[in-house]
Amino acid sequence: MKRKIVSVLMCATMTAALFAGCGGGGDTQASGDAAKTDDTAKTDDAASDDAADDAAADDAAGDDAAADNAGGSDGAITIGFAQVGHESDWRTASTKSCQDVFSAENGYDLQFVDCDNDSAAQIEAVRGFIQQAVDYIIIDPIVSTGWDTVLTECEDAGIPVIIIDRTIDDSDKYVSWVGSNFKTEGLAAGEWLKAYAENKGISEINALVIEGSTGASATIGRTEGFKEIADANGWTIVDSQSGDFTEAGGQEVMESYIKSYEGKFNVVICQNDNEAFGAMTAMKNAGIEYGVGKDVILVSFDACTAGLEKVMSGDINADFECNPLAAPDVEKVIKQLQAGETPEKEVYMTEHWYVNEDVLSSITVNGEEQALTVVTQEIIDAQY
Ligand code: GZL
Repeated sequence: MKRKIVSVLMCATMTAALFAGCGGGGDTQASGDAAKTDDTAKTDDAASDDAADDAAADDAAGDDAAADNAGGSDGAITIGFAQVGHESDWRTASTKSCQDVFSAENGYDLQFVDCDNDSAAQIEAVRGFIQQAVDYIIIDPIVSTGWDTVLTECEDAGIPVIIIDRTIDDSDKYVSWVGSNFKTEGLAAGEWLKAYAENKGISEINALVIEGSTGASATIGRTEGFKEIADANGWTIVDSQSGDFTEAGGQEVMESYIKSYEGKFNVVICQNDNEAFGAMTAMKNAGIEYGVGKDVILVSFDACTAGLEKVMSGDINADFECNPLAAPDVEKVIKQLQAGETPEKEVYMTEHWYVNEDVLSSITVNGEEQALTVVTQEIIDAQY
C-alpha cells in the first residue's frame, strides 16, 4: 500500500526527530529528565526497506488484504503508548504491565514514550504515532482536557485509540477506556474515615489533603469524593494542595502544612502512596506521630506494595487501591477489534480497600456495602 510505504519512510525520519526531543526530553523541558523511550520498532533505513518490500508484496496481494493485515513489517501489531511519566510506584507498575503484555514475544511492536508529566509532549507523542502509522494508540492522559483535536487526527488516520487509567473529559473519540472510578475511591476514603472515627470516639476531623497532579482526573475524582463526605459530616478540610503524586512533592507540602497548621490537624489524606511516604518523612522530622493509635490518622491511595507494607506496620491507617495492571484488559479490547467486534466503552478495574486494624468489617459506598481487607504478608507478596 503506497500510504504505508510513505508512512514508514516519514515515520523513520519523524520517529528519530520525535524521540530526540519529545516527552520531557529535549530543550523544552525544565525537568531535565530526558524522555524515556523503549523503541522496539525497527526505524532505521534497513527497516524501511524491509517494510517497503513487505508493502509492495501487500500491494501485489491487493490493497483490501493489506488494509486488513494490521501489523508492522514483520507482522507484529504496532502499538504507540503515551505514558504519563515515571512519578510513582503506581506508574512503574502501569508501565511494566503494558511492556509485559505488549512484548515482541506476544506479537507486538510497542513504541513507548514516557511523557514526563508534560501534556504538550504527550500530544506530540501521539502525533508521532500517527506519523508512524501504528495500528493502535494507548494513552494515559496526564490531564483530562485538550484532547479532541489530536483524537480527531487519530480518527482521520484510522488509528483506534484506547485510553487507560485517567479519563478524557472533552472528547469521546476513542474506542475504550480501562481504569478506575476515582470519585468512588475518594468516597470510600471518606466513608471509612467516618466509620473509623465513630469506632474510635473521634468527634472532630480536621483534615489536610495532599492532592495529586493538578488537572489529572485521579486528583479531581479523589478530591471530589472525599470532600462530599467531609461536607456531609461537618469536617474541616484545613488545606488542600498538590504534591504532584511524588514523594518529594508530598514531603514539601507536608513541611509547609506543619509550619502553618501544627497542632491544628488530626488527619492527613495523601492522594497516592509516594506522597504519603514524603508526608511521613516530614512529620517524623517534626516529631509528629502518625498512624494507628497515634495523633494523626494517615490515609493513602494506590495500595502499591510499599504502601501496603506501611499499612501493615501501622504507619498508614488505610490505603485505597487503584489497580495499575490495565494491560490485560487493553489486550482484550485489541483482540476484539482485530476480530471485528465492538468492545465496551468503559472497562473498570477490580480494587480493594486495605486497612491495618480489624475494627470495621465493611463500609457503605454509594449505598453499596464494600469489604475492608486487613493487610497480611501474603497480600503484600502478591501486590503489584
Ligand atoms: C491513578 C493514577 C495516579 C496514581 C498515582 O489512576 O493516574 O497517577 O494514583 C500516579 O500514583 O502517579
